[in-house]
Amino acid sequence: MAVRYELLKQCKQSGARLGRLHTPHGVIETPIFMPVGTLATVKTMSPEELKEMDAQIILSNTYHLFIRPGHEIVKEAGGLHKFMNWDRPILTDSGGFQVFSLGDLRKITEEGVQFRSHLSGEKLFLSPEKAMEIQNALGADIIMAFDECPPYPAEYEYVKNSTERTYRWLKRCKEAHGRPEDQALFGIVQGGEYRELREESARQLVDLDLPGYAVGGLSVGEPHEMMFEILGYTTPLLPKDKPRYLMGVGSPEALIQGAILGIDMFDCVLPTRIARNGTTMTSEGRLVVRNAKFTRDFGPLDPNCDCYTCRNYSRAYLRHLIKADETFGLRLTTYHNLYFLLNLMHQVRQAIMEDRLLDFRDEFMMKYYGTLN
Ligand code: PRF
Ligand code: ZN
Repeated sequence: MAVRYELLKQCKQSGARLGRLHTPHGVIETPIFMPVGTLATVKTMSPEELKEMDAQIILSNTYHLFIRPGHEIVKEAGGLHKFMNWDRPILTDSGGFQVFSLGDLRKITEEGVQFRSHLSGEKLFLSPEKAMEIQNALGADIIMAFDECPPYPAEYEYVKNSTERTYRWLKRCKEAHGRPEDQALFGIVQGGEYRELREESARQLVDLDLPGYAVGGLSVGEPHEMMFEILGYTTPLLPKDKPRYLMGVGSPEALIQGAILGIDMFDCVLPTRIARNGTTMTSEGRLVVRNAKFTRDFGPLDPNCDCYTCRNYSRAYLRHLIKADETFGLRLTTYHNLYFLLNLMHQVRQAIMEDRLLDFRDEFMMKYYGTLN
């Protein structure tokens, strides 16, 4: 078995799960946030810095590495871990979601998806079999099924057809997977905003007895409450002894609420993306460091943070670097934002351990958002 989930305990107050995910590259404490390294690098961060902030697992992307430099090159280098000098666990997304984000550039058939490279315009094709071939070559510890993430909103008939096709694609992924002994294939629940489609999708996936399950198709423009409502009836259908991964979700509120609803893993480009335009997450909410009011603010970004950035640099200095487009500024804000979310998940795990995650949520929400919901 490539991964094994160990449920350590559930929070008596919220039901959230504290666990461990054993992988070929080490053990992950869950619930966990996974920094995104789309192109085999977490933008601006070195592996040493990621380890220093205690990142336990990172995510990378099939679509991007297929287009550049090509999965054969990565395989020739000895696999993705060796290629990027990261010896901790890696998860690769299947490319489905990225291809569907291309809009007009793609065409879906039963066989797969034809699309044009966003770089060269070249015609390319991804299918369940191809997504497995690429992910087997990259060699991540956890690999994702090739799915379609329908837009929101979408007609019932469209989502029904799409979700059924995603299930047929999953069976083809399972069949084509060449390394089940050291790479865990996760299935992805789809079904859009429709409860019966979500439930049907979850039941079908569970029947395939996969090493882990993701909830996809959320955080695609639907209201927050709808996402939590869908999670509320979806996660109870998933097996307790397998990890659950909520794809592409990373706001502090969603991480805490997702954990409460039984999610173990999260990823999102949010902390790294907003960092690069000078927006930071602090214990008292979002702070836009470019703002003129920080011109003479020589205090730390977040007085309650003990990351490298906050221990050594001022808001005024960060503002100056970001405004001047200096690379070092991007690194410092990225470091802090990732540290903030990894630390948040550490606090979530501690709160689960002590059966007080609902209290923690309320305290955090009041400080970060200034409201309980
Ligand atoms: N499917 C895949 N990757 C994803 C998603 C999905 O539905 C999402 C949805 N938020 C993010 N990343 N394969
Ligand atoms: Zn900090």
